[in-house]
Amino acid sequence: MRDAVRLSLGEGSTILFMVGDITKQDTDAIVNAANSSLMGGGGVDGAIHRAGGAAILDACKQIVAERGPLPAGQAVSTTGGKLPAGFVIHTVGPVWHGGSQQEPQALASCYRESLRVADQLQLVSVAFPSISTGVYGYPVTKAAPVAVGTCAENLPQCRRVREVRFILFDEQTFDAYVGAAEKLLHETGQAKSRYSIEKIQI
Ligand code: AR6
Repeated sequence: MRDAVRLSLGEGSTILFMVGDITKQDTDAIVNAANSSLMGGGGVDGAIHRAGGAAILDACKQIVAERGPLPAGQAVSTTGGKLPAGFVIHTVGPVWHGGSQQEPQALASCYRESLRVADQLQLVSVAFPSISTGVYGYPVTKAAPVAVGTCAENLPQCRRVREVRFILFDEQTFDAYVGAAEKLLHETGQAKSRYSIEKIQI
């Protein structure tokens, strides 16, 4: 059993926050914080390719051969290979340059586009890592409200996707995301009275 936090958005849409390893998740898809080459790398990208096996890289090569490198903010899907999740949705987060180069817009686009791809695949549950807050240097306290706010806005509009899980690698990242969820709940107040947040064991 693990401590987790659940943000309910009403009408069956939920966002779950927990510390963990995304490669172990049994959601319908997991999202990869990739780079534009889609050829793998370090961090969560390296972990996903290692755990999922060569089928993921083969599919990435085919995508790049067809459409070229993937720009920041866009998302594509491949098989999940040997992962418990059936699909990997690869998205490219922005590199942090201080915040004046449209980084929040690009980061929001990663979450929006990944949800759109998942919905097109008719998936119900999707796990996200904390995109851009590792190698790409996006401060986690700035990234968390963008990530949570974008998912809270777009998840209820999905036709099929009902559950987003944020799988955060360490306690500090988890705290930043839960803090962003609590702030969102507080700020939306009356307007979104159907929102609620609770601690659960999973
Ligand atoms: N499960 C969940 N989260 C993880 C895992 C895991 N197994 N491993 C790391 N994290 P990063 P970025 C967390 O650097 O900043 C790669 O080389 C990590 O602690 O993986 O978007 C790509 O190829 C951090 O909180 O992604 C790109 O070149 C978060 O995942 C570049 O890094 C994101 O850290 C992308 O950088």
